[in-house]
Amino acid sequence: MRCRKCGEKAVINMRQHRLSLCSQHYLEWLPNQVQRFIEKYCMFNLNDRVLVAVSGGKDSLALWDILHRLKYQTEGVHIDLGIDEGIAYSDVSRQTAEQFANDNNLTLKVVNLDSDFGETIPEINRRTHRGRMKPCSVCGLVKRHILNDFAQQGDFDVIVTGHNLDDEAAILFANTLNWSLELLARGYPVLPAKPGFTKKAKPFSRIYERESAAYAVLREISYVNYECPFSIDSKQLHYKTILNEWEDENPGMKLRFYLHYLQALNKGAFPWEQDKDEEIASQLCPRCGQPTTTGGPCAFCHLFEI
Ligand code: Q46
Ligand code: ZN
Ligand code: ZN
Repeated sequence: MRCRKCGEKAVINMRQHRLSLCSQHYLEWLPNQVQRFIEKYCMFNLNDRVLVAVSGGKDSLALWDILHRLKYQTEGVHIDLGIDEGIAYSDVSRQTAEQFANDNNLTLKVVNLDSDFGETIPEINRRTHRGRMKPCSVCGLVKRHILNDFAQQGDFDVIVTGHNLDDEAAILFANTLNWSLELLARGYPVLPAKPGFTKKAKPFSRIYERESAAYAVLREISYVNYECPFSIDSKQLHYKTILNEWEDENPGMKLRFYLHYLQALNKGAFPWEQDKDEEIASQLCPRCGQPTTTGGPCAFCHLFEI
């Protein structure tokens, strides 16, 4: 297998693009792809302050590395969730994110749930759901709130996350199976800013997980290579397995599934209920000041009052 550009030994063969590349050309090709997607969807520009949500996994670290190489103004934020189910997941994730930031002279802030809010994710889950449910819905709510709050306080222009194509295709698959029209209407790789909410973007959403992993390995980025213990057996992993089997038989199928969905979105296939958004933005949480639907405490503040 030879590099299409220089004929040297290739390190990656991307069947979906019918493209094999050597290490040097792959490390140029991937940032180029990301840059094109950022521009196509007007995600942000070189004057914007970009807040990178850094988990310590390969995607967020590879994304941060690429944005830094592309000369964007980035800062990172890591949320220490306090998940320690036998493998010290959160400790290792935080240390890995900190190490990457130190090695590359980048600014990383850490929000620690335990010390800043008095409870870890498993503790909140045990208190609110008596541990009967997996903590993912609580965790998702907490992460969204903290990221937005951090971005608003710090006057960032955009929050970026490392969601890759495999993540997006699995979410799209689940939303299609359930005909969740409201979620399908919001599946854009970039969500504009609204009063009280910072713009959000996913620059990796057409990058395969395998491509992001290859980038991290070739750049010698050390990342946490195991999943959160609560993600084991999740539905999303199951959908990823199904999509991977289809992808094996039809290279490029996942990318087409996602890109054709974006085309349908752009043609207005899933109308967005703007009125609902305006209704949400008109009421503010009396505790934290973030927009909410109820006029009382927002879902995040309510969690700590139950
Ligand atoms: S939501 Fe659930 Fe993740 Fe939170 S509890 Fe772990 S698996 S980290 S993306
Ligand atoms: Zn080459
Ligand atoms: Zn609140």
